[in-house]
Amino acid sequence: MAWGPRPRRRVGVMGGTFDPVHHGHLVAASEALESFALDEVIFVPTGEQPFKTDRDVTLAEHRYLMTVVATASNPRFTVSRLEIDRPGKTYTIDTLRELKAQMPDTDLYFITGADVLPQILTWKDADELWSLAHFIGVTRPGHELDTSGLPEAGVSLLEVPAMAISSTDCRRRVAAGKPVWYLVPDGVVQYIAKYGLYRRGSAKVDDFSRPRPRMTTRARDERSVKLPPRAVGAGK
Ligand code: DND
Repeated sequence: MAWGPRPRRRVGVMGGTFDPVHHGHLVAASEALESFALDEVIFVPTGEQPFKTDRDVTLAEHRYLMTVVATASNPRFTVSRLEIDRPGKTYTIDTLRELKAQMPDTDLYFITGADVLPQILTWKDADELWSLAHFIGVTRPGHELDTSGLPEAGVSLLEVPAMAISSTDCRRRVAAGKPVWYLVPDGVVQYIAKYGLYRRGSAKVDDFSRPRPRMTTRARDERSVKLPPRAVGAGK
């Protein structure tokens, strides 16, 4: 039997603010995994984002944990603390350099949506990004896939099932008291409720160790169904 060189691993990197992570992110990662025969996709929640200065971004630890919850059921999805544990601003170039140093025999594929693709040219050390990873630009409803100025060999385009979901819309819906069921994974819905994220007046949640008190099922039933006193007290 001939012993050839071990095939290089192919690892996807899905960088994002994930505030919150939603099914659009998960479908993009899953489609890239399948189409590019990737061994795994590492989700990398951002630390301090250089371009998101217009609003308070939710604590990194919350965004990280929501991403862990959202990806837990897929054995080929993992979540990295690389950016949230790195002090200072988050730059993709630093992350790719670090991942390359940790996994020298791996080809990296950075997955990004159509909206982000044209911005890559403005990223820190943009010229060097292409030597560290191949970029996969996925389609996103409402955004043109524009590759002008990007090196042809460095970027592939991928049509993915249209998911007209955005984190901005999810945050607005929660703030307005609307549901986000089926836009984000069930566990993320519950996480958002548990810690009271995105509600008006709680844009910057500063203590993730203390969930906000929840109404118990019984209290909710008593309020909405008006059970007779005996029935309320009955049961286990
Ligand atoms: P976003 O804040 O856009 O993440 O950040 C994307 C990445 O850009 C992060 O890794 C940042 O570190 C990096 N970045 C930004 C700015 C400067 C630099 C780097 C630098 O190095 O100088 P979101 O959570 O909003 O979205 C995550 C990804 O998912 C994005 O690529 C977005 O386009 C994509 N996406 C969708 N794709 C398909 N269908 C949908 C999507 N919603 C989001 N519905």
